This record gives sequence, C-alpha cells and structure tokens, in this order.
Amino acid sequence: ENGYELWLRYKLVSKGEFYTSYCLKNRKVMFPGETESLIAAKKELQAGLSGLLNIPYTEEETLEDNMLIVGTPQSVPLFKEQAFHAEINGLSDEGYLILNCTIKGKKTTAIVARTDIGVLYGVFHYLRLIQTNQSLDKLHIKENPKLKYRVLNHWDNLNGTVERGYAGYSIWNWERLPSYKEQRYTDYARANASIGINGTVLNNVNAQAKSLRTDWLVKASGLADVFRPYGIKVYLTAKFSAPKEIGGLNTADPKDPQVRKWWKDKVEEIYSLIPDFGGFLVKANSEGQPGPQDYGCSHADGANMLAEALKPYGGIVFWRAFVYQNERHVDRVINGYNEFKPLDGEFAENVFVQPKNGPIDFQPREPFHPLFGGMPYTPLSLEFQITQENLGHAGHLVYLGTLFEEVLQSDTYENGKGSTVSKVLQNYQKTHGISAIAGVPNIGTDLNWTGHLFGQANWYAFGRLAWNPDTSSGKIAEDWARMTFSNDKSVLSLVLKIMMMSRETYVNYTMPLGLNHIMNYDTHNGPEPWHDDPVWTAFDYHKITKDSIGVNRTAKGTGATRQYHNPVGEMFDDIKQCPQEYLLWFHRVPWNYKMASGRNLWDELVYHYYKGVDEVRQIQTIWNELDGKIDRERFEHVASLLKYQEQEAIWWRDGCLLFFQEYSRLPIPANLEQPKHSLKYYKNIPFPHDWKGLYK
Ligand code: BDP
Repeated sequence: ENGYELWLRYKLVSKGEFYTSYCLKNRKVMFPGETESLIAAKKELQAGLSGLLNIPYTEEETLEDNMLIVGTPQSVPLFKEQAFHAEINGLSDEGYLILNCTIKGKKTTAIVARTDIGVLYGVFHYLRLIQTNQSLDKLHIKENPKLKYRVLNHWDNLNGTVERGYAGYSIWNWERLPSYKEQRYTDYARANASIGINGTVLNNVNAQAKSLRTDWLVKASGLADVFRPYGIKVYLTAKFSAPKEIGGLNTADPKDPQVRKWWKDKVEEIYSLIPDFGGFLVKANSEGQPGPQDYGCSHADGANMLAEALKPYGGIVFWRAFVYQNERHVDRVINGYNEFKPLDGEFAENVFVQPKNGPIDFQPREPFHPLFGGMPYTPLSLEFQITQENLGHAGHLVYLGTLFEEVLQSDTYENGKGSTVSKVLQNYQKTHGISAIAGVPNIGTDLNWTGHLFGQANWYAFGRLAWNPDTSSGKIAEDWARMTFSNDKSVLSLVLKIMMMSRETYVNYTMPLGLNHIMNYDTHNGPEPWHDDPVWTAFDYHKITKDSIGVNRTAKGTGATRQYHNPVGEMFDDIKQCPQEYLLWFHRVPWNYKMASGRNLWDELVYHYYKGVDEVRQIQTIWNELDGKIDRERFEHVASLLKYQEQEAIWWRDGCLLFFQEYSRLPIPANLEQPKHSLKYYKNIPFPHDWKGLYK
C-alpha cells in the first residue's frame, strides 16, 4: 500500500461480529436520481460497499426487507410519507439523517437529506460506520455542520511549486487545464467531501495578479467543474494591486471609482465562467503584499470594496489578519489585535476577518489569538496550518488534531465562562449570520499526498473539526486510524498512543515552556535561536541574557496579556498562575526561578528537551511493535522517517541547549547523554536547502 487511497481504502472488513449484518443490510440498495452529486454519491457507495463487504452492489426499485434507501424527498418520494419527514425539513442545506426505519412494513435503513450534497455526506458517514466497525442497528444519526464555510487555503503557486509545501509539487496541472482533468482532482474532491470540506482556495496568499486573468480563470473553471458534484466551491486569492498589474489602471486605490468598477467587472467575468465561485482570500499589507493602507485606507475599506463586487452573486471575502510590520520592533504579538480590533463592526456582512490560530505564526504552541473574543461584531474565520511548516515539515510524525482541539477549546471568556474559540467561530453571540474555518493543507504530488503518511491524519482532522469544532481529537484519531490501518485493537492502541503524544513530544524537543520562533530563518525547520540579523532576529523572541530568558508581555511589559478578557488576561499576566506551557511566551524568567516541579528553570528546560528526544525513541519502540501487524510498505515508510525524526530531535535539543548554556552557564547534568558536538558545529550545519526555491 502506498497511501494514495487515504482513509478511503475500502478494504474487506474482517469477518467479525458485524459482517453478516453488514451484508444483510446492504444486499439491496434503492438509490434513484441522476444529478451529478447523487451519481457521485452512488459511485462512492458502490465502491465502498463492494470493497468493504465483497458483495455485488445491487440496485432495486421495489421496496424489500433490509433495504438501504438513499436520497432526498425529491428523489425518493416515499420519504415524504414517513414520520421522520419533519426531521428532514429541520436539516440544514448540508445535513443528513441516517436511520433504521420501517417503511410500508419493511425494515430498512435510510440515508436521507434535503439536498443532494447532504446525501453525499450521509453516504460517506454511512461508509465510515462500516469502515470503523460500528453496528448498523438502532441508527438514528442526525448531522448538520456547525460551521458554514469549511475551506482549504492552498499556498500553491502558478508555476507548480507550493509555498511551505513538503509533499512534492502542486496537484493543479495548470498547463493541461481546463481540458485534461486528472483522476487526482476527483480523488481530492472525494477525500474532502468525505470530511465535509466545501471550499478550496486554489492559489497562494502571496498572490500573483495573473491568476485573475481570463486565461487563468478558464483553467480554474476546469477544476470547479470537477469539484462541483462534491459540494466544493473554488475560491481565488486576490492581489490588491491587480487593477494596476493586469487591469491597465494606474492605481488600486479603493476610493477610486475606476478601481471599484474594475473589480465589479472582474467578478462578473469570474461568475460567467464559474457560476458557483466562492469568493476571494486576501493577504493585504502583510509581508510586502499590497493593500488598502498603501492608499491611506483601512483593511475594512479594502475588504468592503471586494465584498460589494461579490455580494450580488453570494460570494464572500476572507480578509487575513496576519499583519505585523507596524509594531514589529515593539512586539509582533500585539500587532494583529491592535490593527483589527478598532475595525470591529466596520466590515461588510459578507467579509470574514481571518486570524491565524495564534498571534505569532503557526508555532508549535501558541496561546489563542486574542481577536477571538475580541471582535464580536465581525464574522471571524480561523486559519490553521495543516502543512507542518514549523512542526518538522513532512519528516516528523506530529498529529495536529490535539493542537487544533487545544485552540478551539480555549476559553476566551468573551461572555463569561464557556465562550470558547469554537463557540466564537460558531457565532454564539448571533451578531452576524455566517461562520467559517480555514486550513492551509499539506497536499502535494507525492504518491501518498502528504509526504508523511501520518500527515494524512492532519488533513482528516482539520475536516472533521471544520464540520464540528467540538469533536474530540482522540475520537478523530481513532476513526482515522481505524480507516487507515485496522480495527484490530492491538494495532489501534499502539497507533493512537503515538498520535496522541506526538505533538507534545515535538514541543518538548523544539520549543518547550512557551519558547517560540527560534527555528531556522529560511526553512523554518531545525534550531536557530542564535539567528541575529537586522531583518529578523530570534533574540526578539527569547530575549536571552545571562540572568533570564523569555519576553515580558505582561501589563508591565508589552501589554499582550491585556488583549485577553479576564480572567484569562490576569491568569497569563501572573507568573504564578500562567500555565507552564506559556511561561516564556508571557514572562521573562530568571534561570534560577523555581518551577512547580521543584526544578529551577534551567533544569526544567533541560528536562523537557531530553524528554522530547526520549519520547521520539519511545514512539519508535511502539511503532516497531506494529511490525507484521500492518503492511510492509507503510510500516517501513514510517519506521525510516522516525529514525530521521530522532536525528532531528537530537539536533534541536543539543543545538538549543548548548546555545542557551552560553548564557545560563549552568550544566547539563552528567547523567544525561551529552551533546556529541560543539555549539559551533550546530551553528555551521548547512540547513537543508530550500530545494524548490519556494520561499522567495
Ligand atoms: C509565514 C510563512 C510564509 C507565509 C506567511 C503567511 O512562512 O511563507 O506567506 O506565513 O501566512 O508563516 O502569509
């Protein structure tokens, strides 16, 4: 197995407790309807059932006992007469029911929705029940997505490279689009639909204006055609200077009527080619991208101009809040909030402001972004990074479900206890009508899509959490592991143990106790806490001296803690109450500070770095127990990457501790494995070269 089939492998289930009942209940299927989405659903059901059960897929039009009936009240008029009809009407546009019911005296199972796309989602869920070895008796499942827009943000460049992509090249073959539609596009759509993702931004936030040129739009329309039956809308990034770059105007000033007209005409053209176009994602006045501030206008002015053009067609704008140039040398952490908070309520109703999950930049651990809870009158979309830019690229096994859950379940206290980030995203205050979440995927042309096989779990987890941000990361990991490896308990317990510890392990050997942004300047992998040049210095992030380490972001320092509601702000502000995992994020702490464990800060840091490496070794041992229990190809793929991960973990541990030691002048206890090389050696390791020239 090479991993291409992702979690949709549909391998024959074991002939265990449910096999007979599975076969009985799926021998005959009633599934009328010829729309594109129903056909897609039917194909999936057919492939799924025949693979999982090894029985022929047989459709019948007459009702029989033990039948599986699939459709909407339009495609299956029988549903209109059933007691559950009222429940169908209560479903959202994408919701579904899966239930056992007696229809005209026959015992049946029904997958029902109001819409065709709801049926497709229901089919995927139904197959998942079999894939994960669940009973098909006493079913009464009702699902509605909790967030409306569940979108991937590809950072794919038009030349085929992927910014911060570690799984090969972009899967969009622009050269051959729109005519040639690779099978991979359909498989991508299937995978996304199976976890409820309903939108995809095709291109990089560091945008090229030409993606909005007619010839490129025609290409994008080819992808939209493949994705449509799967309920996935295409979005594009919009470069703010496009009216100048490709529109022949001499300004992109949002106050200029010609500029506004240019965007309106452009949007009209887009909808003529892609009638269900989703909208724009914009990175403006951030890391050198153009934006409304170039013309003395605000983010809201810029976003609202685009929103106005999209509104007649139902399109939306995702306006990113990842900005930091204005207060860079004060404290980057406070910049996004300071720039966006005053604009709360000024954005048009079809605009989302989209902060990253934390206030810096996709670090292994960050406190949640204070804009969540800080902009009650603005629809907020949260941006997670699925690609492991700062989490070991595709070389490290790091399950991100736990990171996502940690952020989503963080309590903002916006409206008292229980105002979690998840609730904020769900618009619990009801001050606006839309909700969204975004993830920067880890998908590329590698055979297994994500480089590391376990990277697939992160794509999967993002989708499941986008559908329901309150799902537990453990449950998601279990579903993924069952579908990806096996329902065998002895396999599952090992795989889950690894997954659930893996992110904390990564934090331990890279940036424990709230450390952050000490990675290599270019590649963002490997340690470089010593990086120091005027453009970017790691010293801004750790402020190390011979006495202490960490950044004072309390009310007496840069004031970042004041951007949170109390009691969160007070908790972060008080070194005694501040959770240990955020200690050096918010506080400047002396080396001899007594930690809760009784160790001083230096020893605690040493303890975490060593623990991280030990844990990678434990993960290797656990993985080795799977030898012979899963297929050779995937076993060896992961085993060899774990060896690589161990080397990298040692590199991080020794590089960081030797550097910190230059300041603390405290020893690494003699009973611990001592660094094999000098700090000079680590400083001179040539960083793996950016082989695709992606970052420039
Ligand atoms: C940084 C990435 C950079 C992105 C930027 C962004 O290193 O490649 O362009 O974020 O999100 O983390 O815009």
